[in-house]
Amino acid sequence: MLRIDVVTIFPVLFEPFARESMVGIACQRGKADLKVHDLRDWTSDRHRTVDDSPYGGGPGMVMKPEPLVTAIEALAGEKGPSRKARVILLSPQGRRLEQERVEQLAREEHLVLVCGRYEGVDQRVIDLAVDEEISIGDYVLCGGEVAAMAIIEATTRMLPGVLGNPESTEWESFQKGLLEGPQFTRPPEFRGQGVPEVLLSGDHGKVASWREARALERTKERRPDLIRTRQDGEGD
Ligand code: JF5
Repeated sequence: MLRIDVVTIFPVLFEPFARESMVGIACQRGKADLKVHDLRDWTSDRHRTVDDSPYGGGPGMVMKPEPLVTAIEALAGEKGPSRKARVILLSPQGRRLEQERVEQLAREEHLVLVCGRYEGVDQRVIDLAVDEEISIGDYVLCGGEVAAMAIIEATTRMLPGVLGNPESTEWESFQKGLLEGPQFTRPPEFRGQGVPEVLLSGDHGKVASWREARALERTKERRPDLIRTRQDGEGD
């Protein structure tokens, strides 16, 4: 069971996501437990303030430390070796997320995902309460919520018994580091376009080697970096 807590100022954004998606199925099946928390629940002023202007001046607002650190410590305990949870801040300053890290995160018992907004969070929150910053890519969002959903979806689908079809994750690990080749379903002809003969042949061996060849070809063309990075030089 992977426990995930999210801290956000927009908890409603997660409602349909938690209810309708594969993530909802993972929770129903008892494989994951997703809880979304409103950061403002940890404010103590009348206006439930979560941000303030930056010291030194400049545009925009910064997330103030008190509500965030209170929330994180309530959910994860104090930072240090006895903390059981992994506290992750989604931010463009983080290390770029890749599938290997996703698989490690899926094996954690408890993740606390902290969604930043505005121009960023007070550095002391990161130093005192966050274990790791993760980016989902080199672009800037308005807040960490969409990035948190990406992590939730990527990790929960790796949990045993979530995808229902274990071969699809096995296939993935067999093909690890390669892009998927082209896929086809019925009808056999669509707007004058057919389907590669081999896929209709019923020869599973031929189908498998055709798929491998197409996956490799596509990867070389679109993501040559993946080929150079691939461990143990399988394929070529
Ligand atoms: C965020 C302040 C966090 O923009 C991102 C992001 C991009 N890649 N991964 C995460 O996070 C939202 C915006 C402003 C802190």
